[in-house]
Amino acid sequence: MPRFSDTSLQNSKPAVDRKNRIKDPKNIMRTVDPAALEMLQYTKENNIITAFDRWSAQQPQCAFGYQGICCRICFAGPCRIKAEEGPGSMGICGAKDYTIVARNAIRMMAGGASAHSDHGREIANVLLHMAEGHAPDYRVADSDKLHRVAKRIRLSVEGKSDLELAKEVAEAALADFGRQTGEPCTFLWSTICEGRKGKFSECDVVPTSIDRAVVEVLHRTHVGVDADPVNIIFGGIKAALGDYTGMHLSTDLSDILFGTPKPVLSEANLGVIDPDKVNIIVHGHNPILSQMVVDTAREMEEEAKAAGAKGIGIAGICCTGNEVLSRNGIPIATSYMAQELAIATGAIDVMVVDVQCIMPAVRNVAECFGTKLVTTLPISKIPGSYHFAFDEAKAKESAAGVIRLAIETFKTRKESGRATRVPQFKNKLMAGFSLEALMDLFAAINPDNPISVLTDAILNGEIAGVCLLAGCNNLEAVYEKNHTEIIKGLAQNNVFMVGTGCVMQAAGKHGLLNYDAVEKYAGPGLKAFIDRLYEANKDKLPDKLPLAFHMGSCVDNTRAADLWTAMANELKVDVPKVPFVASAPEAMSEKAVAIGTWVIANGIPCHVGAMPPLEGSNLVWSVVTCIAHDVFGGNFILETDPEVAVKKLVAALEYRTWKLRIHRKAAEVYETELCQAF
Ligand code: XCC
Ligand code: SF4
Repeated sequence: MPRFSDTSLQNSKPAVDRKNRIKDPKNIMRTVDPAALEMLQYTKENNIITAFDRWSAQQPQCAFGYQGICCRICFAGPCRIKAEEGPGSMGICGAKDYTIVARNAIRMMAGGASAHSDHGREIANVLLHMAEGHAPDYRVADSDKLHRVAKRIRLSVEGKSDLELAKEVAEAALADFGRQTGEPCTFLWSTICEGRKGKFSECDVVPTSIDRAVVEVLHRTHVGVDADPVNIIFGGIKAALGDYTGMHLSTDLSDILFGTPKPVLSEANLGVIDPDKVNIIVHGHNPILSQMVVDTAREMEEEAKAAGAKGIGIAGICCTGNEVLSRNGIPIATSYMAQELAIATGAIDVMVVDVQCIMPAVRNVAECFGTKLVTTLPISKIPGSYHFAFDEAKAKESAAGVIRLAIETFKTRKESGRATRVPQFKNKLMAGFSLEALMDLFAAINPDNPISVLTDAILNGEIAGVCLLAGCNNLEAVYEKNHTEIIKGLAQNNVFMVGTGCVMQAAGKHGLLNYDAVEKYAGPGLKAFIDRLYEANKDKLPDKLPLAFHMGSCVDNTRAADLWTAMANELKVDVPKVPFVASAPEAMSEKAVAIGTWVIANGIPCHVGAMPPLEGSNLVWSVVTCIAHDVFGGNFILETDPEVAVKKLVAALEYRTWKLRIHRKAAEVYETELCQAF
């Protein structure tokens, strides 16, 4: 019985307690990325302040905030829980630790749901305006996907043109934001399995509209409304399922507009920057602009060459980078925590940003190095930067404006004769594994039932299960150390890995998204499985397959949810029985909190490797780490030690596989339905 082979793993507490968690806080060289280390040495010598210095300056961080027991919801506060008993054990209004921790947590979920789904709303609007003829530079890039999505959400497709259908799909997506009646959100209900529909209805956590679910969180957490931590958390789960809805429609509609990713080769880390090119960094999240920049740059190569450049070099940071990597093979410069370090190379002419994860500090560094920082969207401006209002009606023109600014800046850079320093580190990678691309690989082995290739490999013990890797960077962990160690550890244990976001950028930078990594780190079962997939797909793949499969940006995490749903349907069980886990080794953002919450509500254990502000309430802690498992079948595994985290994740997978095999045996022997009880 694998779950009980190591009883210490049953303890929901992390291996290292709060007081001993942060090691060496005054050392700013907190990374295992050689390019970042080289740049940090340089910024240190030149008194350029970066996130690494600011993190160090913030230590020790406020213990009340860190544990989630500081309340600022009304300005009778701030209130902090200072004692176990007596008046200091509550806020002025009488809110206890569990109310305060739960309220803070679900406000983070609502923040994440807002960010993801507002991004989705933008894409839906572009699709609608394109279909109505008001956004002429966009088109339906993937008509098959448009038809698949339309059928899935039960639109009739007969006799309709792509544009007519695109309009209806966009309208259905937009309806998910503001429905006033009681039906569930379409992009949630059309993508989950029957078991989850029953569970979500039974627990009353089904969002009928994304906006409403977010507003409800803000309402119930207003001073003097909801004080019951479990009720509060269930409200948060509803918003998190709104987050799922917004993410799913965002991915669907992005694929329709820009194409569904296919395996593509590229490179990652600062070494991808060539100082002799006009260099543009696309940073943020929304592909609406970055995709236009990529397409338009191709047409402007000659202009760049006329200015004395070798060409136009585009590289990505954060998830905008993941979007254009997945669809166009645009290289990754670096991930969230090193965004300032990319500018400090001195070789970036323009950094163009849209929304989310853009540190305001990039502007200061940009000023030191003559880099032009360009903001593009009305809700995301940074003092001192250039604002080029992005106009979807003239998308190409908007993109061309940004590229022209980069060409001008390149000229000034070259004329000034300023030195650049680009650390010579980069690694080859393969990305572009949309669910469709992954299913294609499986279909080469079993065209009639592709997903069974994966589930059979688990049932016969070749691989241990699947892990979704997601999330950010957080200097509580050493930058990219948790990411890389967890990937290597899971590989050794034969776990098949898919991933998104900054963790996949770390994987790419550290050479974990190519075949060399399979040879170095994969256990024998995982290696055999990846080799078998490659052999069957040889003639259509650009290279051998990687150790982990890059599924896209953070908004694309629902691609992984579709994978576990397909596995659940194939295995004829509900999701909590599928050998599937998730890990956010260096999570940081509110979006990560929202994702983690819908992951566990879907019945998937989810590891988080940087501590979210929950430790201030034992009650809330036990709800998210234990009771969630009883109710939804998924739970948080809050563990900051990467080695212990790997053990806990593998144990969770082994337990599920073990149980699944027993239930299948029993069902065979007694000729009964597969037992649904947990
Ligand atoms: Fe941002 Fe998406 Fe986190 Fe990276 S992983 S730091 S959210 S860019 Ni999503
Ligand atoms: Fe304090 Fe209550 Fe106001 Fe929070 S809501 S700041 S606990 S009085």
